[in-house]
Amino acid sequence: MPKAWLSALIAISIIAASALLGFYKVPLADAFAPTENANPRLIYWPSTIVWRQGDFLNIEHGWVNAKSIAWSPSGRYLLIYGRVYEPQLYSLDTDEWKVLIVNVESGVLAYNFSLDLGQLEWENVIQFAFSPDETKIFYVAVPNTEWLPQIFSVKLDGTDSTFVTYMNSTSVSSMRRPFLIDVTNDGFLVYTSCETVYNVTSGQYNYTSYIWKYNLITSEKSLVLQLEGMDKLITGLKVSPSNNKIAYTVGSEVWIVDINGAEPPINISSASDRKIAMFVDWTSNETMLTYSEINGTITDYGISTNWDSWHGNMTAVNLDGTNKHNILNGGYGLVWSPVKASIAACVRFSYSSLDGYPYLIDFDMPITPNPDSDGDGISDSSEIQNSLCPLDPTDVDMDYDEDGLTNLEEINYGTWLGSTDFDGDGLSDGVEVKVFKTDPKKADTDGDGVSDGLEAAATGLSAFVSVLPEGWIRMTLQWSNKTMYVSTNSSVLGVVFNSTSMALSISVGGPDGTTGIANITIPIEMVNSLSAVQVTLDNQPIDFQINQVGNNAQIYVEYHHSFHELTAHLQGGVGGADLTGILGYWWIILSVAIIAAASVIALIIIKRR
Ligand SMILES: [Ca+2]
Ligand SMILES: [Ca+2]
Ligand SMILES: [Ca+2]
Ligand SMILES: [Ca+2]
Repeated sequence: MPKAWLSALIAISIIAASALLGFYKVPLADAFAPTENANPRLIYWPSTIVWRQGDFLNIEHGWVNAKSIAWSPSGRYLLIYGRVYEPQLYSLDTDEWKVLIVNVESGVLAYNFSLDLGQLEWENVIQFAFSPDETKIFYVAVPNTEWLPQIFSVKLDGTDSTFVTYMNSTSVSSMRRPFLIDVTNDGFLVYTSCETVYNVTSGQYNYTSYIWKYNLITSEKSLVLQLEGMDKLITGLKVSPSNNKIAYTVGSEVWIVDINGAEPPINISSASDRKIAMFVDWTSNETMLTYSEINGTITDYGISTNWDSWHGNMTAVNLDGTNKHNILNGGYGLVWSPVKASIAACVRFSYSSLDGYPYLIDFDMPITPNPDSDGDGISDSSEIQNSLCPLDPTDVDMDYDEDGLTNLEEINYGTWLGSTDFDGDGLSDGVEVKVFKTDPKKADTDGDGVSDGLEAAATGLSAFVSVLPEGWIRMTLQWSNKTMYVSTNSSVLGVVFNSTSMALSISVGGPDGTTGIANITIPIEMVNSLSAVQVTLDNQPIDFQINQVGNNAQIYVEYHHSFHELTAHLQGGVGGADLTGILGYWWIILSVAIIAAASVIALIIIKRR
């Protein structure tokens, strides 16, 4: 075997081995929780849908642009509100503002419905709260028919939307966003209402902001807090886990107040200059507050911020104001699990845009910079960029465009998983990579002015490679009206057919410790005598089977994907007794490359002389 070919094979093997090792590292049925490779871990993502219309391949991937996340009191559910694009087969795709309720145990989407928030649909700061018995959620809407913010409840399945109360305290002022709500576990709704009033004497606006406590049984409402001042817009609100305090942010400041307003509020922390404190929450052990620091200022119309440059710093601080420190960047809206102290959910900014992705994060573990939520070896960002589903560990192994490269291989080679011939040179991506070893991204790999397709045609070999649904690779190789077939459960790293020496070489690899199988079908006239055939591994004989089926010889060989170099020689027609005609001299070389952690190449060579 030429040295250049061997080094190319080693290089490809190393690439494929690292991918394969990652691929097999995480079991598919991993529990719905952050893991070593996925911390944070995506909470929800719609499936990608692939279908054909004649020759046209449709690959439609969904996305989520999350705005708000809330836990149910028992920690059983996570609610995600945001814009969700879900491709549908045989019906119209949906692109709606939705409530997604995910079961935290299983990761299964338990409820999924659209919710009419009226004028608050596009709101960047929005809050939802579960009822204590987890049968309903509370939300704020500003119906298009009536310009006043109102609190509604709705069942978890999206039915029975019911008006609860108006948020405003007076009817003459201008209500300002955000409209914040929370629920105590003893049945009180806690919410803000912030109004601007223009002061004729001073010529300036002034905020009057309130925190109200509303009894869900008796509908009685009591005032917890009232604030007056130019920047006294309440931007964050959360009831403490023990239900006796409220944390709130106003302008750039973080405060705690007794839930009955009996004690004066306590200032805990302040955001940096020209930043607003928002999205406050309590850790479940009630020892710390976390909040986001967002670029912006308070104006008479509410929060003035460039939503495109949030760069939210998520900050933690002890309740006495000490130990203030940054805990996470690149997202906002951190909400802590009510049952597990180290777990939180947050909206993370996406990799290519300012969309927000819903993530679960475990602060007891190292944070993975580029998480792989489904553990398939491809990062979420790469899956999303390539139209795959970052929560489907099986899609990397599929071959959407049926060109012989799996979706994973297309990502690694930089081709596109929806196009069979990326460089348009007449050879499909799979045939370029696995048969002719040409560059699937260059029409003329060696730069001699003759395209890869024309050069391949000149060798007289034509090939078709496909990935079977169960992951096996099948190759059809045609040379001089002879058709050979190879199918294997290994990854095929290369096929070389040398028409001068009449040698066919196939290199394959697979994860360490697994068994590889190759079936090779060759026209019977290319094999001399079945009984004289030998196969060796590491230059030692290995068991194999060979049978004549019709006009073909079928070779079956099993091998272990391991660190060892395996070489097999198949020598048929001892003495040349059966040699006939022009097919008298054959070398059929089958090389099986075995990859493992060490990426050692192994060869099975089948020869006939
Ligand atoms: Ca992945
Ligand atoms: Ca493909
Ligand atoms: Ca091509
Ligand atoms: Ca090419």
